[in-house]
Amino acid sequence: MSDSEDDGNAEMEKQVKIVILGETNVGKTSLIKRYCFDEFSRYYNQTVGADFFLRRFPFPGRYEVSVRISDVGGFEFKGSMLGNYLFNADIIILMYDITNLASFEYVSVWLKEVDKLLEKRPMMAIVGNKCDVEHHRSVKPLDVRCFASNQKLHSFVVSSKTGEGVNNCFLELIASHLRIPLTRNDKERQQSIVKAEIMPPSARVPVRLGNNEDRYNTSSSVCSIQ
Ligand SMILES: Nc1nc2c(ncn2[C@@H]2O[C@H](COP(=O)(O)OP(=O)(O)OP(=O)(O)O)[C@@H](O)[C@H]2O)c(=O)[nH]1
Ligand SMILES: [Mg+2]
Repeated sequence: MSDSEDDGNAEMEKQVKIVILGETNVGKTSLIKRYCFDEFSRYYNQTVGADFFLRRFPFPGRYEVSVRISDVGGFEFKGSMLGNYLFNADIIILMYDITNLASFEYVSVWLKEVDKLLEKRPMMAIVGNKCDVEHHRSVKPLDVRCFASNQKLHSFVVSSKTGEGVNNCFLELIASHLRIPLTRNDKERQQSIVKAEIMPPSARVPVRLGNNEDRYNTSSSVCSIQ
C-alpha cells in the first residue's frame, strides 16, 4: 500500500484510548458495559487487575472511531501496574458514586496518583454514577462543580443502570478530544431511551393529600425510575 493510501485510511479511522479509574463498586465496569453492549447487571463482579473493551462507531458523518477503554479495578490503586494502564491515555475518567461520599472524596486521591505517574495530564473528566437513585444522593452537586472547576475537569452525571447520560458523556469527551464540534442533532441522536420499571398495580404507593395525610393508592400502575 502506498503512503498516500495509508494516510487516507488513517484519516478515516480515529483511535481514542480512555482509562476509567475510581473506588471499587462505583460502577466502572457497569458504565463500560452499558456503553459498549447496552447491558446492565445488578450483581457485583469485582474487576481484578484491569479489563479492556473496544467500541467502534461512525462519528456522526465524519470518521470511524475506535474507542479502547481500560477498566481498572478499584483495588489497583497504588498497584504497580497503574502506570502501564495509564500509558498513552487520551482521556481519563475519574468516577464516583453519587450515593457514596467517600467515593467522591477518593477522586482527589486518584487524581494525585495520576499526577504522580504522568508528566502531563490528558483530557480528564469526573463522572458521578447511579443518578437513578438520586434520592440516596450524599455527594453535593456544588462540591463536585467546585472540584471540577478547580481541577479543570469535564463533569457528567450518569446512570449505568438506566443508561441516562452515558452515550452523551462519551460522545462529548471523544468529540472534544478529536476537536469536532457537535451539533444539537449529533447529541440528540446519541441520547438513549431511559428504561423505567413498571411497578405492579398492587404496589402500595403513598399519595400526598392536602391535609398532611398520606393515603395509599392501590389502583393504578406507576412508572418508577429506580
Ligand atoms: N443503582 C445503580 N447501581 C449500579 C449502577 N452502576 C452500577 N451499579 C451497581 O453497583 C455495583 C458495582 O458495579 P461495578 O460496575 O461492578 O463496579 P466497579 O466500579 O467496576 O467495581 P470494581 O471492579 O471493584 O472496581 C453492582 O452491583 C452494579 O449493579 C447504577 O447506575 N445504578
Ligand atoms: Mg469493575
